[in-house]
Parts: sequence; structure tokens; C-alpha cells
Amino acid sequence: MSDKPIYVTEPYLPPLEEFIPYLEQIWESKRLTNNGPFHKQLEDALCEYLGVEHLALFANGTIALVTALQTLRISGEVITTPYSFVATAHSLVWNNIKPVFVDIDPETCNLDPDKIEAAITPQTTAILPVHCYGNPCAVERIEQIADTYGLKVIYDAAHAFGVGYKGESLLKHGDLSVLSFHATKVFNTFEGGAIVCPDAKTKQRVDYLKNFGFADEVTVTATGINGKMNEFQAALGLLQLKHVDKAIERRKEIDARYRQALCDVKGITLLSQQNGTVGNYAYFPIFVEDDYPTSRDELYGKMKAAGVYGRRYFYPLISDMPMYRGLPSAADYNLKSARQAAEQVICLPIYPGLGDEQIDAVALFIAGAHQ
Ligand code: T4K
Repeated sequence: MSDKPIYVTEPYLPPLEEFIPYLEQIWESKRLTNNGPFHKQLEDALCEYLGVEHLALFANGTIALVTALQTLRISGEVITTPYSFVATAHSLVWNNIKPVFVDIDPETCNLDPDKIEAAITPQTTAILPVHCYGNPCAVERIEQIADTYGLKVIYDAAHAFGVGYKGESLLKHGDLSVLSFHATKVFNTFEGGAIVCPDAKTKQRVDYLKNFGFADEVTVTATGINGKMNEFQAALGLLQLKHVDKAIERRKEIDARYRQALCDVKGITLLSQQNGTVGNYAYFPIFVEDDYPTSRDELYGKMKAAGVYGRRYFYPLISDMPMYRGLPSAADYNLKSARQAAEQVICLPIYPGLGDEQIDAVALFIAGAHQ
């Protein structure tokens, strides 16, 4: 189809010459990390861009998730989704917390709010839902359940950079929201992440925890970790932020072009955007149903052979991985919708540098792969 492989994503990079002045400043100041000037500037700039009050930067999203759970002193059992990247459940285990998997709603691929209450036990302390593909979870229902049972809610918002919901940032929901700025994300700092906090006091605790627990030179308040973002990452973030609207705009065009080309292909279904959402078009999942002429894996293999490297996000389910499959909540009957999605999904290439002719070729291939 193309001489060059087409991957599921290609990181957005600003023009190199625009980054040079930032590098010169770092070299001149010799301030490389530990809450330097670019770090401070990026925290302020992201708060403004995302429409949130307080945000703490991290070296990556996984350490941010682990720290978010520590910040709220979560323990015991936490309800979460099996249909995510493995870091979601791993962050619980790193805190000695037992993940309790609950099925997803097939319409959104997010935690099914109707199934959460049945999984609550006296040991449950929190819910860790994922805004999968950047699509908002049932935030009002989840909040209501959390209030009723006295649970905390931490959103894994790794996919949800810049997503709006009912007129405000989706990241304002829950007790904390965790972002990833990995190279493959809508907004990247090569590696990176953040915790969105509701108030200054919580942000301060997060800041202590990500810096070994240090409150000052001689006071260590907690068994913190080194989760700090460095000045190189922060400078890159400041530059990326200047380009991110344009990048999301292009993603939106790609999403629309795929939708138009694929909406009538028999056996292929698409997720639709929920009302009231301002999306970020982070992923473009398709679901290969039984009435498509080949299996999902055959289509996936044929695409690869033609140089189109989609990804099966998320297959296998987290609950099928060796360290989780023995849990009672990992049982097959408990996770039917998640299993079906995992067996049908392929995420198609979507990134700002993807050309119209490439999009059309991928869509045409899917429409005719069985012929
Ligand atoms: N929670 C959720 C829901 C997440 O999805 C993630 C991460 C996290 C938490 C944890 O956040 P971080 O700790 O990562 O900040 C990727 C990413 O590594 C991972 O960040 C992401 N989710 C996950 C969904 O996808 P892989 O193993 O699929 O990535 P990889 O290296 O195969 O990259 C995919 C394609 O992207 C490659 O085929 C080519 C392209 N690529 C990738 C990289 C890294 C590039 O062109 N350049 C690059 O530098 O996990």
C-alpha cells in the first residue's frame, strides 16, 4: 500500500529550530531539574490551557498514577476496568492494592456504571476508571456511587488531554485525574505525565511525594518517590503546547474522513462521540464484528502485511495477564463486554502527519480486505 510503514501513531514534533532557544536557556542556566523555571512555566501554562486550577508534572503517567493512589492513601480493593493499558492495574499492585475488575459498557468502552455497585465490598476504598480513547466515563453516575459509598475516584485520564465535557474540562471530575504525555499521546514531552489536583493543599502533598517526600531541606514527610519531570521535558512541553490546537484539529479531520469512508462497511462498527464532549481524537478504534468476511486477527495480519501497523488497544485484557488472571473478578462471565471489545478492536493510524491519501488507502483496504 505504501513504501513506508504506517504506524498506529507518529509523535508530533515541532520544528527543531524552535526548540533551540529553549535548549540554550537550559545550557546557560544549568538548571536541569528539580522544579526549575520551565517546570513552573509548564504547570501554569497547562492549567490555563486545560482549564484546571492545580496540576503537578511527572516524569511519566505511570509514576503519576502510583503517586495519585498514595496521595489519597488508597488501600484494600479498588474497582477498575480490564480494558486499558496494563499500567492502570499495575499502579494498584505497586501500592499493594487488589484490583477488582468490572465490565465495560460496549457503547463507550468505559467502566459500566450499572455494574460498579455489585463489586463494592467493605474493603473497597476507591474507583479507578479510565476515559478510554479520551471518551468521557459516566462521570455523574460514578460520582454519585462514590458519594453513596464513601469512595474516592481517581481517573486514569492518560488519553484525555484537552477533552471537554458539558462546558468544562473533563479533568475536573474525580478526586484526582492522571494524564500521560508519552510520545504516542496527543500532547507529548517524550515521556511525561501530570496529576490534576482540586486544591493547593493536595498539590502540595503530590509535590512532596514526587520528590522523595521532601518538604524542605531536612524534613521528609512521606516515603516519596522520584517522579519529577526534568527541564528538557518541560521546555518541550511549552513548545508543544503552541502547536497542540493545530495537531488536534488535524486529528479531527482524520477522524471525520475515516468515519465517512467506513460507516457503511458491513461488519465494521465505530464508537460514536458522546453528546456534550469536545474530543481530542486520540485514537480511532474499529470493531470487527462476526458479519465481517474475515476475523479481526486475519484483518490485522493483512493490514500488517500491507505495511499498516494498527494496534489492538486493548488486547489482551489486563485481567488475562498472568499476574491478574487468578483474581475472582478476572473470571470470564464477569467481563463479557470487555472480552468482546478486546477480540474485535483494531486502532487505526491517527496522527497529525497522516495524509489524506494514506487515510483513504487504509479505509479502502478495510472495505475490501476480504476480496
Ligand atoms: N494509562 C493508560 C490508559 C495508558 O494508555 C497509558 C499508556 C498509561 C496509563 C501509562 O502512561 P505512561 O507511563 O506511558 O506515560 C504505548 C505507550 O508506551 C503507552 O504510553 C500508552 N499508554 C500505550 C497505549 O501505548 P506501546 O507498547 O503500544 O507503544 P509502542 O512503542 O509500540 O508505540 C506504538 C507505535 O507508535 C509504534 O509502532 C511506532 C510509534 N512510535 C512510538 C514511539 C514510542 C513512534 O513513532 N515513536 C516513538 O517514540 O505502548
